[in-house]
Order: sequence, then C-alpha cells, then structure tokens
Amino acid sequence: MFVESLKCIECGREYAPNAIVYTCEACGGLLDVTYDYSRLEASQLLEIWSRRPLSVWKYQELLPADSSRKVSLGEGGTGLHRCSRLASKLGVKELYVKNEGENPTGSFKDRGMTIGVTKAVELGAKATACASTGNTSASLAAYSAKAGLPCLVIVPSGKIARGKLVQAVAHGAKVLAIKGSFDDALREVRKLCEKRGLYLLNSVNPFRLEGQKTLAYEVCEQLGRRVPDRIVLPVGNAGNISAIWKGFKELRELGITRETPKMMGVQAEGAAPFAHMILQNLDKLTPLDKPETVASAIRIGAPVNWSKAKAAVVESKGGVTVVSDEEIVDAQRELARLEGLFVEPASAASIAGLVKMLEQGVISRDETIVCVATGHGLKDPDIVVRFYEEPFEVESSRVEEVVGRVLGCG
Ligand code: AN7
Repeated sequence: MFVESLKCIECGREYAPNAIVYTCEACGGLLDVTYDYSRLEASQLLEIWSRRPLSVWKYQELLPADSSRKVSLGEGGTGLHRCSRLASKLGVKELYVKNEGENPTGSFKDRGMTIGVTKAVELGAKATACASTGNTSASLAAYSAKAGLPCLVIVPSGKIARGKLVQAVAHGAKVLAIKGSFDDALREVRKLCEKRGLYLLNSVNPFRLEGQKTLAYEVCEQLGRRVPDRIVLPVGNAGNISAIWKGFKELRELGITRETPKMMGVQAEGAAPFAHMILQNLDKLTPLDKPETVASAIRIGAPVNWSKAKAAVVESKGGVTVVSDEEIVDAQRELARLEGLFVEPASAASIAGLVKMLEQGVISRDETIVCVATGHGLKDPDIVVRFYEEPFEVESSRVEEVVGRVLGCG
C-alpha cells in the first residue's frame, strides 16, 4: 500500500492511516487520505491493471485497505452506457450513463463500503453504524453482514424509500427510525460513534470516499483512456462529487491522463443548500432546516462534505444547477423509456440537470458527457405508483376489443 496519512484539508494536520478519526481533532476539518504518488509509476500501474477485471479492487494500489482481507460482494465494474436515443432527443453528440444501480446492493455506495468495511475489520471495530437516507444503510447492512459485524442504522422515520429499508432489515441491521430529518440522524449517530466506539461509515469517513473515487478510473478506462468533458451527478451529502473529482485528479497526477472533466453537481429545488452556496458565490454553506424533494436520497439540508465538494466544483471549473421534482420524474421516465435504464429519482436528477444546463447554455451540445445514475429504480417503487400511469384494467373477455380500440395497437 502507498498510503501516507489522513490529512486535514483545512489545517494540514496529519494522522496515522490506522487512526480511528473522522474529522480533524484540532480544527474539525474534513480528512483526506494521502498517498506517496512518487512511488507509483504510470506504465507499471497500467500494466498491472490490464490483467485485472473492471472492479473497485482492480485499483488496489490507489486504495487504503488491505486487498488480501477484502470484504467484497463484487462491487464496481458497472456499465457505461452510450445513450444514443436520449442524446439525439437532446441534440447532444456523445452522452453516457454510468449505471451505478448495477452494484451489488443497487447503488454507488457499495464502492465505498467495500473499502470502509474492510477497514473496519482491519481496525478491529466491533460494530458499524451510519445515518442514512436509504442507500448507505442498505449497503452498510450488506457489507457488515458479509464481515460478520453487527450494524446499526439510523434513518429519518417515514422518509426513506421502501426498497432501501427492506434491504437494511433483510441484512440484519438494527434499524432505528427517528422522528426528524437525515441531518438529525447523522448528528445522533456521530455522537454515538464517539461515545460507544461504533465505527462510523457515513461519507465523512475518509476511507469510504476512497472506494467511490474508482468510478473515475472506470469511466476513463471505459472511454478508452479518455476523459469526458463533463461529469454530471446528484449531490446530497456531497461525498461522491468530491470522491470522483479526487479520482480524476489522481489520474492526471500520475500522468495517466492529461485532462480532467468539469464536475457538475445537481440538487433538487427543495434541498439545494450546496447549489445555492455556489451560485451565490458564498464562502460557507448555510444549512437548510427542512429539506424536501421527491428524491428522498438527496433530501439533505446540511451536506457534511460541502467544503471538499466546493473545491471539486471550483478546481474543475465545473458548476451546479437546481431542478424541480417534476423535472426529476420526467427525466426518470425518459431514461427508462428511451434507454432501458431504470434509475431512482435522485439519480435521474443528473439527467434533469443536464437538460437544464443544455437549455441554459452552460453545457454545449458537442461535449462528451457522463451522467452518473447513482442508484437503481427498484429502490423506490412508490414513485412509479404515484407519478406514472396506472396499468389498464379490463375484463378478460374484452382484451382484444380494448387493445384494438383503446390502445390503438391491435
Ligand atoms: C441514489 O444513503 O446520503 O452527495 O444516506 O443514495 O455523496 O451524498 C445517499 C446519497 C445520490 C448523494 N444518489 O450522494 C444515504 C445518502 C443516491 C444516493 C446521493 C445519494 P452524496
């Protein structure tokens, strides 16, 4: 392993890579895992990688956990789908969707959890814990089960999609549903982890984000060692945008690529504190008390990784946009019907955001664009029941008549 330290992004204080510390003890800043890149040679890395299948652990030289003890369910290696039908509708030259719903528990969180839970075992943790809008809990519950570790998840009561809750329960996590928001749940679980020694696996955990950065390596490889002009993705706690940006920066640092993409974050109208901070050019994030959106995964008012994500947007010369719930559901339907990709509402926000940024002229139509679809559509079946047309109910004796007359496809 080539890991050097955990380093505070605010004051620069460093911690040993095997320390159980989530934020800087001196200033409260977020921590970043640092590596000795000078010991890594691009041609050597590419040679080793060429012999391994596409997956998170393919890139183990750039990961902070011991691959010989990995807790894995076969994460990463998700499809990068060329979306020609949607592209032609939008008038875009080259559009791809990185479909993270193909991960073992159906979301990008698995990339982080394989590293985070491997690390939990390595550090001797007795149990894992997280707060969640759904996917984090589903993923942590599965990886903790695989590792044989008890798992506690705290969710905002009545506010997480049914598919995700069912996963956490099925994998044997202890689920506490609190009266409050995700942000309240995160505050409580952070306190609990400090006091009771549970191992915290929200995205404030710097190791988890290391797993998530592998999406950048995969996209680059799937494009034939090319970097897209834009990565468009939903932003909730703002961990993923930070992680993916780090991945692209590392490829450039190592001399594997020369370019980096512009990172474009999308938030839902009722839960857009990060987008507003960027759009209004503010130094600090102002948390939102009662975030609301149909995209329950990103119903987050106080994104913990905002400062890392701000750096990602600024350094990459990227941007942000805000979309309505209606635009999100429309985008979900379009992607499902034009491309055969069924993604959850938060993921569809990336498509809705692309549509908006094309209209605004922020993104031009001749760019190579990758939208990240962060989670599978089956996670949240209630959305389809609420927003899509009902199945056509008919007496069995009238099927032929109805097909011909009403549906017009007899
Ligand atoms: C499908 O599960 O925060 O900006 O607790 O599930 O890295 O937070 C989920 C987040 C996007 C936002 N898309 O990613 C949780 C949780 C989906 C998600 C996000 C989430 P970040």
